[in-house]
Amino acid sequence: MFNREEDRSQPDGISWARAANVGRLSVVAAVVRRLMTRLRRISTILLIAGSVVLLAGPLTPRKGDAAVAGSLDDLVGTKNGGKITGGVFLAGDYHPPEPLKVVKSRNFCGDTVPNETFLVGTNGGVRNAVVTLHPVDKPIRIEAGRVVLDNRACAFVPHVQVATLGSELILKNSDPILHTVHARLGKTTLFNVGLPQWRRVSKMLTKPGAVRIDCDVLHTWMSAAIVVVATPYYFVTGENGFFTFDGIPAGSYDIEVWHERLGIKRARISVSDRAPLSIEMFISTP
Ligand SMILES: [Cu+2]
Repeated sequence: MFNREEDRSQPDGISWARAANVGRLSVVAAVVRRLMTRLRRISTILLIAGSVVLLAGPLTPRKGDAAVAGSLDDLVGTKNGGKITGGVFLAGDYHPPEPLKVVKSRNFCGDTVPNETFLVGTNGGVRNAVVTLHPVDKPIRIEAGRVVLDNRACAFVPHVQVATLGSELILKNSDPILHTVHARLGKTTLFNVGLPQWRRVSKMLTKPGAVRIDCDVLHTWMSAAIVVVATPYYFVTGENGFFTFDGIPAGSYDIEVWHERLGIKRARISVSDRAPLSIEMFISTP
């Protein structure tokens, strides 16, 4: 009862396979793992999509289905849109970066601060990857919001976050020492703000893209990113690299993964509001 289309190579170098099965996610996962092992060897970027497809008729639990992962709701998706779960994983070995050396303000900051630029969990999941969905053929409405970038214990907090286009960015400093927030989009400086502890500054994020942040008072170890997106569908992965989307209208989407060290990867997916989609994206170090 297991159907699998053969791998299909995508123009952007991402190859992916689609697995169709009613409910046997564990079987899908086992096949995905085997494929991953095989494909990882060729050091490429992979996207494996396991789609649970309902062919016809109502879904009713059957005898012997105890091993089926997830609840009935998981299998049929939500009434208001499709569900996508998955993860971003490192293809290849992980060598944790060294802590960052503090070269100034050591009395307050200490000798080193944690290096958050490349964090990978014990399961190979990539933390602080930004996953976004972009509808291929339908308009979307985004709502501007408000995000905060703090300076705390000689680091920008959070290290990576997402803001929708047009959002307000609040800059603040919880440390009793001076920091700056130097924001660049590519090579263009968007703003460069001095930030003593008492000061709060508001900026508008009016251009999409990954805004890189540095601190210009010789705090060479400090960095952060704010990914400004023109989509309401975004997720920042946690320590195990997992992501979840719910209520996604059916249709074609480009799924994009951004990571500050691993770059950008894209693939096209098809979202159904009748069946959840499971995606694992494997990214190699550049
Ligand atoms: Cu600083």
